[in-house]
Amino acid sequence: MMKLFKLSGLSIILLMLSCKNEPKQEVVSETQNTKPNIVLIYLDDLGYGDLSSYGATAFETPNIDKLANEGMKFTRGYASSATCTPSRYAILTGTYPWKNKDAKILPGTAPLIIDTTMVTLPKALKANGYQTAVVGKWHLGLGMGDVDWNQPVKPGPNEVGFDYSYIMAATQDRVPTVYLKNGLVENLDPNDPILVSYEQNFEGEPTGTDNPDLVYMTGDPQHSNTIVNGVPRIGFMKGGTAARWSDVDMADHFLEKAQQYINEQRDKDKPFFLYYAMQQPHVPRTPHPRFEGTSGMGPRGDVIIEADWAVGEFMKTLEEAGLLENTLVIFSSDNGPVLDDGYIDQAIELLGDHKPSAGLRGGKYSLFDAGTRVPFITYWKGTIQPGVSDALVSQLDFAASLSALTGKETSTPDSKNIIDVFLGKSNNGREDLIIEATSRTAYIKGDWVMIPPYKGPKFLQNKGVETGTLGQFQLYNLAEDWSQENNLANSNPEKLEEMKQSFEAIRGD
Ligand code: NG6
Ligand code: CA
Repeated sequence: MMKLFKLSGLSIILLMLSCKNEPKQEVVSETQNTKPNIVLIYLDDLGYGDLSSYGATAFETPNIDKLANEGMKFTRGYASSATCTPSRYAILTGTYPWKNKDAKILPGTAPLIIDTTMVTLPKALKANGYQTAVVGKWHLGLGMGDVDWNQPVKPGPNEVGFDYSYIMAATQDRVPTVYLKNGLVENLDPNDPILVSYEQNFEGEPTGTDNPDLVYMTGDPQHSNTIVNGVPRIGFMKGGTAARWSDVDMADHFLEKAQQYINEQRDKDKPFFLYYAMQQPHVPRTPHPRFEGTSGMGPRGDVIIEADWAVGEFMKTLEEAGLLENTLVIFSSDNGPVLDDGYIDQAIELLGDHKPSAGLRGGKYSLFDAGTRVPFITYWKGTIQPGVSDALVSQLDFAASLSALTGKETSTPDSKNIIDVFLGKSNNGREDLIIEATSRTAYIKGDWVMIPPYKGPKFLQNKGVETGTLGQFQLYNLAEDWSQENNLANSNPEKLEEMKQSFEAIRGD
């Protein structure tokens, strides 16, 4: 009986005709069959302008463009934050990240910041009958503090709703530089235990600071601790030699794990949810040699080409498994672009006229639009009609929308069910949204954005990014002012007041 769930709609109808005596069971079969698989492909630091389908002309991203051109391309899709951890927290919990003081960029040793009793997107999908998996970057903390990397590391993804996890703990530039499968470090040799610290080096271990001759990619002072594969990292690590990842193979490695998962699931009875969290184009940008030089823009461009290739390969796997018409694919990024994020890799020098933010103001870390407005695509062959939508949509809404699509809608504090918008059936997106950047928040309502005054720098010198902080209220009309040049706070006090009040009503402070 269970096998029938994978049959086509036609087979199910035939089956129903031939088994008239068991109506109840057949209804269940049909419902199961209509539940799509869901894949969330999530890039790291990919800017709004970093795809040819979003205006890039310096290079081509044909595979991701195919999703954009044959699916819904959103022009006002937002990550919840201008950095990684809070954006990912928002996706998985349906909760604004500024409500959790720990939802900020985490070291590799941070404890898990999602309470294991919390409702999460993968848990909601599991309750609706799904198998769930995460492959790629995690960066939401692991364990309960003081992790022993030589033992099962818990709690982690498997304790917040993922049946299968194959992850890197934090970021590619942070230790530990190892993969964990279902909480266990891959290729761990008990005779070469892993030690990790973010406070001090282990005696005799080379670092970027002390041994610049061992480094092939120079880092800033923060990225000058333990050297792995010639790349100095944030944090110190000793041991685990056999378990250390190969940076240039990371894209292939995660792709292989994602493909393996699809091929294992294809003949199973349950639909699946795969969160495929790629590492590109976050630093250190380490394209596989076969992608070196492909963009003419140095490693940052090359890894975007590499990521596009991986998306193409992944989509081929879905197609070959016969799942394309039964899988909703969502593509987005966790925050906006940055050129210099701690390593000297010619991202600025070789940029040419490419505009990673498509002329939006700011970038990663910024409250200006480029910090959180990101490529945002939904693709479902045969179900989503190709189109472009300017509806306001947020990654925060995946929890309510995807659970509603697949059965019981889950209730989380801030996620809204806008599944019809994601499926291109409606243009009624969110009315408003709070965005976050390094613990500061701003408010978007319709075409308007209001940024409250904050203390602190206007410009991050080392990143070349405007923070969005100006020390006074800012009000912009994004429909008329793409790059946020005209602050209307003084000329439109009524709108400013309205925005302040709505913002405070949500923030509750
Ligand atoms: C910062 C790192 C940066 C990057 C970021 C996390 C500096 C000096 N260093 O602390 O290189 O790793 O954390 O990026 O800014 S994120 O996309 O995971 O949020
Ligand atoms: Ca990121």
